[in-house]
Order: sequence, then C-alpha cells, then structure tokens
Amino acid sequence: MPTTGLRSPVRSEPVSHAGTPPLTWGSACHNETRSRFRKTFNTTMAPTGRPAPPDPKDFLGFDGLLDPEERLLRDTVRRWVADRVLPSIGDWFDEGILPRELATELGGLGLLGMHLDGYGCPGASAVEYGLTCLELEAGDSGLRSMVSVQGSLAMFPIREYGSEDQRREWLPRMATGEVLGCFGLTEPDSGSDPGSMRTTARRDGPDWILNGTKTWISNGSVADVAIIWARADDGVRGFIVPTDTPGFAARDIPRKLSLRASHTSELTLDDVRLPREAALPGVSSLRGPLSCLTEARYGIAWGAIGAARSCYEAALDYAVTRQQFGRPIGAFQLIQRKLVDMMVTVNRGLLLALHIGRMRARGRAGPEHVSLGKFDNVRMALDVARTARSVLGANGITLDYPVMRHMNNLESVITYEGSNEIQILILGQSLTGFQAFK
Ligand code: TGC
Ligand code: FAD
Repeated sequence: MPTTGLRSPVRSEPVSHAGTPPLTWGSACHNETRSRFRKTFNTTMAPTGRPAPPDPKDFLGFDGLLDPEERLLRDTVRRWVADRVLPSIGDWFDEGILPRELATELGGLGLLGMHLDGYGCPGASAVEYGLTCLELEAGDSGLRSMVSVQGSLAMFPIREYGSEDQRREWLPRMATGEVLGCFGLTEPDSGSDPGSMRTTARRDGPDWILNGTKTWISNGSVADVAIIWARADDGVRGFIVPTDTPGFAARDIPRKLSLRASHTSELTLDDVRLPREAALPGVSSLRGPLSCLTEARYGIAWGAIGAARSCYEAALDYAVTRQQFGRPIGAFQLIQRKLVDMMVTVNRGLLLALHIGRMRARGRAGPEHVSLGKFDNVRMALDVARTARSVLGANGITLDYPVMRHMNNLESVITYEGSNEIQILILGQSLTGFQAFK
C-alpha cells in the first residue's frame, strides 16, 4: 500500500527562451521553430493512423491520467473490494449489517484518515483519497460512508481543531480502525439547517454537560467515539464523546430501504458529563462542522462515480448477453442509446472529479468547487442507476445484481452531506452573491 507525501507543485514559472526569437503560433510553421516548440513543451507530433479502439469500460483512457502510485493504490482498493466485499454485500444489504471488522481491515490498508497527515495517518493526496472513495463506493455506498465518516467527519475535526493531547490520544487508534468514530450534527428538527440545533453544552465547574438528540448518524451504534456538535454559551462547539459515557445512548433507525449496509442511528445525550478536555479548542462556530462537510462531500463527488460505474458495467454486461427477439438486447438501438448515455455520463463525472482533485491538491478548490462535484456527480449517478435498472428488466430489481442496491443507496447520498437542493443554493449564492437558503 503506497503512502505518499505532498506532490511538488506543477511547473508554473515561465519557460526561458533566452537568445532565441519569441515563440509564436505564427512562427511555429517553420520546421526549426516547430521542433524547438516540441522540445520546449515536451510534446510529440500527433501519431498518424487509427488509435486502438476504446475500452468500453475505460472509454477515455482515464487510467492514463493517473500516475503509477495512484494506479497502484486504486488497484489495491479495487482488489480488496472484489475479494472482501462483493461476494457478501448483497447479503449484508439484505440483513442490514456491515461487519465491524471491515473497519480494522480498512485501517490495515491505510485507508482511514488517509488524507490527513501525521498521528499515524498516511497523508495521501486528494486524488488518492478520491480514487479510494470511488472504488469503495463501487462496492457499496455504506462502505464509503464508513470511511468518509471516520476520516473526514470524525478524524478531520480532531486533526484540525483538536489539542495536541486529543490528536495523540485518538488519531493513531482511529487510523488503524481500533477506534471507530461517528459525527453528530443532524437533529430531528435540524437537518439542512444545522444552525438551528438544539443540543446544548453547558459548563458545570470544570465539566461540560451535554443534552440533546442527534439523528441519522452513520456508524452511530457501532462507534467507540462520537464527535458531537452542540450549542454552548460561546457558539457551536465540538465534543469528543466516548460512547460508553453515562447518559449516551445509540439505537439503530429501523426499516431503512437505503444504505442498508450501514448503521444509521439516533443518539441521545442525557446529562452527559464530560471533562473540560473533551471540547475541541480550535473552533466555536458552525464553521467547525461545515468545514468537515467539505472534506466528506469531496469524497462523495468521487464515490458516486463508483456506484455509477458499477451500474453501467452491470448493464453493459447484461445487454451483450441477454437475448430477446433472437438477438442480444444490446443490438437494439434503444438499449444502445441507454448504454451510451451511461458511458458518457460516467466518463464526464470521472473527469470532473479528477479535475477538482487536482485543484484541491494545489489548494485551489474551495467548498463551492466541492459542492459542484457532489451535486453533479450524485445526480448523474442516480440517473445512471435508474437507466441501468431498466436495462436489466426484472432482474434489475434483485440483489443478484448491484444496480437497485446502488440506486437505493444513492437516494441517501443525494440527501446527506447537504441535499442536492442545498448544493444548488451554495452554487447559486456563489454565482449571484445572493443567499437563498432563508
Ligand atoms: P453560514 O453562515 O453560511 O456559515 C457559517 C460559517 O461556516 C462557514 N462555512 C464553511 N466553512 C467551510 N466549508 C463549508 N462548506 C462552509 N460553509 C459555510 C462560513 O464561512 C461561516 O464561517 P464564519 O467563520 O463566518 O462563522 O451558515 P448557514 O447556517 O447559513 O448554513 C449554510 C448551509 C445551508 C450551506 C449549511 O448549513 C449547510 O451546508 N447545510 C447542509 C447541512 C448538511 O450538509 N448536513 C450534513 C450532516 S453530516 C452527514 O450528512 C453525514 S453523511 C455521512 C456519510 O455517511 O457519508
Ligand atoms: P430537511 O432539511 O428537512 O429537508 C427536506 C427537503 O427540503 C429536502 O429535499 C431539502 O433539500 C429541502 N430543503 C430544505 N431546506 C431547503 C431550502 N432552504 N431550499 C430548498 N429546499 C430545501 N447527519 C449527520 O449529522 N451525521 C451523519 O453521519 C449522517 N448520516 C446520514 C446517513 C443517512 C443514511 C442519511 C439518510 C442521512 C444522514 N445524515 C447524517 C443526515 C443528513 O445530513 C440529513 O438528512 C440532510 O442534511 C437533510 O436533512 P433532513 O433529512 O432533515 O431534510
């Protein structure tokens, strides 16, 4: 499993042309100038002849845009998902479970908190984190959720806003998967509008007392530690709450039709007493939890393509083998139209995610860029899943194929981490300057 540090920035200094006439496109028609141009910019002549036909499962040659370390990581995660998840995921979804030991295995692979630096975290690049989310979600959104919540929502706030003692105490054990975390922001009456939260944190001598209810919390009932956001006298504060603290309780939300291979829980905090050191010292406003969301939304922008890719590939494989009217259904124009739409959409989503990932690696992607990625890639993934479902006919509604499982999962993905309506409003505000939430 490769661990990579920060990449050196892409060359931005101007190319030196000392002693040579300025290079312009007009002059590039001269052979000598053209060869100097190619040398300077390290280009080659476009090869003549027909290139190899595209691979239906990598139409644009996306692999060629990745560096060897990125490909190695991607292949490692893809193989692990194929060996460890795909054979059982239908049953787990059916039974409404995700085995806890997967977290330890993911920790062993270095995938928990992978994009964080230090304290046992590998410091992977934004693209490496994204590719990992993609491959995990090609398995199931519940798996990617487990990793998103652990790395981006539970470990990130400790890394970003925690004290040195808090980082040392929690992060190394969370990176291995020994300790599993959850993130409690949403409440029964505060979903899209977390600023209206009612959970309170009041001081009592050297302690904090937390009261309130959090709901729809991924990993909630299996977590060892919860990051709880609560209203304190000086603003919204984050607290590190061991889940065995008296007054803390978690119960799974039953009868879900989506994200079934994931524990989604309601948390109650009834006079939960915590020492002063449980509060994250680095933030006391909504910026704290909202900044965590940017981290996790970024992973979803990639992850959703994994679900979409899995649906597209299932539909393609089905279309070339399933016979009706004496021919494979893939030979009919209407089915080809669906396959082409899905292929184009998946490829476009990949390029968007990679572009935002490269921007992020250079510190150039803000929350709005991440919202663009989450917004567009999740809606496209849901479209692909619905289309793929139709290609599979009746078989498409079973757990023998991944399609309807992904489709149902994506109904959660389009809602959590800020619904697509909220992403639209974030983007709308960015375009117009007008805030249209309230
Ligand atoms: P607003 O006044 O706009 O902002 C308050 C402060 O936060 C800052 N901020 C951000 N910082 C970093 N990243 C972002 N994305 C940020 N968005 C806002 C902002 O600059 C300000 O900072 P400061 O220093 O000036 O105080 O806040 P608002 O109350 O008007 O809300 C804006 C809105 C609607 C966009 C926000 O509330 C929102 O995003 N709502 C959606 C809620 C949401 O996404 N919840 C997700 C819960 S967690 C979850 O779903 C996990 S699923 C996990 C899984 O299984 O994968
Ligand atoms: P509401 O906010 O009530 O919204 C209902 C509808 O109204 C939505 O379509 C919404 O887009 C729309 N709407 C709301 N406001 C506006 C507006 N201003 N303009 C236009 N439309 C609007 N939360 C956590 O804190 N931690 C977790 O780990 C977590 N995991 C989750 C796992 C799952 C499986 C699910 C389904 C949810 C999870 N959530 C979690 C909660 C999730 O973040 C919320 O469901 C989400 O933020 C939306 O809140 P809500 O469901 O209360 O919907």
